[in-house]
Amino acid sequence: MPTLAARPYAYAFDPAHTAVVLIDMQRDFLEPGGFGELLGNDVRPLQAIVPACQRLLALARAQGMQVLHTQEAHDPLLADCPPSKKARGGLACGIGDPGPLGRVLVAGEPGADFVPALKPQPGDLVIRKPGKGAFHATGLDAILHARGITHLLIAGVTTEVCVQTTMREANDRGYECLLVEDCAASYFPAFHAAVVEMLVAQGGIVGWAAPLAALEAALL
Ligand code: C5J
Repeated sequence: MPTLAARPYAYAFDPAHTAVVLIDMQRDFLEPGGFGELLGNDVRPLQAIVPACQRLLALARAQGMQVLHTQEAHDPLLADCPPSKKARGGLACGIGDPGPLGRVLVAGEPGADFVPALKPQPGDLVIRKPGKGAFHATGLDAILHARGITHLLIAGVTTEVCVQTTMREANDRGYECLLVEDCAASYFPAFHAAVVEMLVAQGGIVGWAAPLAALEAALL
């Protein structure tokens, strides 16, 4: 069984029972004019991980691991968007409003789509989610169980919001989770670093973390 050097200790996984979960690599978070920038953020730290994520997906597909993309987006009527989420931040152009990338965070709009370099490929799974965690109000747990997935390699954006929430939800459900730390990013690099420490503290209370190179070393 492949074993990689990780924190807080070595992580062993069977690629046949492992999924790479790439969180919310969407134009709304990574591109100017999207939801992330409308919130006042500099999107460049998120754009910087795209090449590493491409390597991660290529490795996963070559090793026969399931690739799963999540997409934070709401239905056009916003029936799945709690009023509290829409109101948060008091944005002049917020969720559901017409913006530079179409209606903000609405499924089917240009901004909700994945960045061109990381579009889902045949065989990948896509989970649309209305919340920050990928298990909330989705069929993700059932989908993973049906495929015999026990281990998750987690990446994407943003580390302290959707990535961290999803990893905590997954850990509580019994999945063995590893954050591929240089394939995840935050608008606030200090938050990214802090989250990595939180996840692996106390003997890996939420799971493991390792750089992509450690995964490549274990598999190639
Ligand atoms: C946020 C996310 N930050 N994907 N979403 O609103 O982390």
